[in-house]
Amino acid sequence: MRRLRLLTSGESHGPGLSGILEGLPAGMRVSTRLVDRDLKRRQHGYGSGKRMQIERDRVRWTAGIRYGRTLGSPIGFSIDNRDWANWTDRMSVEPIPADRRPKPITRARPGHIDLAGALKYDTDDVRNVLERASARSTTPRVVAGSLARQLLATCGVRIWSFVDQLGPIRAFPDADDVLSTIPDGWADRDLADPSPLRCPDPEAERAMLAEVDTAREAGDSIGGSFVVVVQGTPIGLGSSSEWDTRLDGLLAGATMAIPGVKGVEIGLGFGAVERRGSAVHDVIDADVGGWRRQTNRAGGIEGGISNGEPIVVRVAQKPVSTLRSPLPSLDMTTGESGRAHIERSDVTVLARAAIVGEAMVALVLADELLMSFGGDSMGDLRAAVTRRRRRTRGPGGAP
Ligand code: EPS
Repeated sequence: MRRLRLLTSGESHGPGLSGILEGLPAGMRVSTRLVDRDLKRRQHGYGSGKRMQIERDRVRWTAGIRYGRTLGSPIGFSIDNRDWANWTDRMSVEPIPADRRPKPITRARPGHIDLAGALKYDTDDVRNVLERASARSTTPRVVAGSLARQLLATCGVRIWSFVDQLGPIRAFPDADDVLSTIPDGWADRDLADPSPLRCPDPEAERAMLAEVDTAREAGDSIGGSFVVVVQGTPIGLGSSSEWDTRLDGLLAGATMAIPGVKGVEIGLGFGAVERRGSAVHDVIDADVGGWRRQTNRAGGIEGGISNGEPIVVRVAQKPVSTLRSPLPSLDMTTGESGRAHIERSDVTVLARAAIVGEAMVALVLADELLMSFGGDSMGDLRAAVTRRRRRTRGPGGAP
């Protein structure tokens, strides 16, 4: 990020997680209720293990906010790990005698950080590296992303997400433009959030739930993909002037950095490969109003900048790497073959990852909003965004 800076810390079973977000303008109203709501949304999702029944994630602000508004100084925050109470020996901050320490983890799980991480950090206990690589590390990102989302909302930008595939089951299999097939009202959190897998196609969701159960019974795990949608983006966020300022590249990098993610598409993505240009590019249509398009196969980004259409990012997540029926592995200290370590885990984290996806997209867009429109205060920012919206309204159309 170029104007915002985010630093997070925290192990999965340590005392807690924390973060510092720097660069938000002064005077932004902060709703703690909305941040806690996003934290709760991240905890929800079919396929989660027992840990989610222990945690009740809530943000605690430590800096940067006064009387409910940002000061323009770094925002500090923390979230407690309730499970820490059960891990004070295994994750003790202070040294403890060797005879009271639990056995080190030495059989690396294929697909997890375990083997390469233990070699990199020169440790014979995989716990030293797996704790930070855990999906729990996404919690502070959701807090920062929720603040970014609140900033974007003041400029009319909305972000939401849904799961479109789990294992082999794909919602809306034949849709060219998946957004046009989503039922009305789905983008309202009240409808989407109670859905166990965040999937707007009820028939597909039923099949997905059964697939999660089958994977669980087999001691296995399952991945899938989710879509993050952004509506109301001003035209011109990002830049094509340099490779590291392109909005598509920034969004791909940020969402690829979610644990377990192996692929990202913008708009048609890999679907554009098999088509000719005339069946890919979105016709600019005066009848639709403003500078609108007949279709949105570009996913709201052309030439590395936002074009005013909804931004559509599809993210592929591999199956969780802890398997209850573990794959073959080696003991890293004795070299003996055996089975990989089993750690309490989830069958899938897909629905939770979608909320992290929203947060990552929000952070990138808030950063680019501030890069384009700047401002030390909310008044400065809003005035600049309004000027841009007026200028880019288009022929007789909505912004
Ligand atoms: C995770 C394993 C599970 C998940 C965890 C990520 O935790 P535990 O080992 O305590 O059962 O629930 O995710 C979270 C705690 C979270 O907040 O997302 C892993 O191995 O990555």
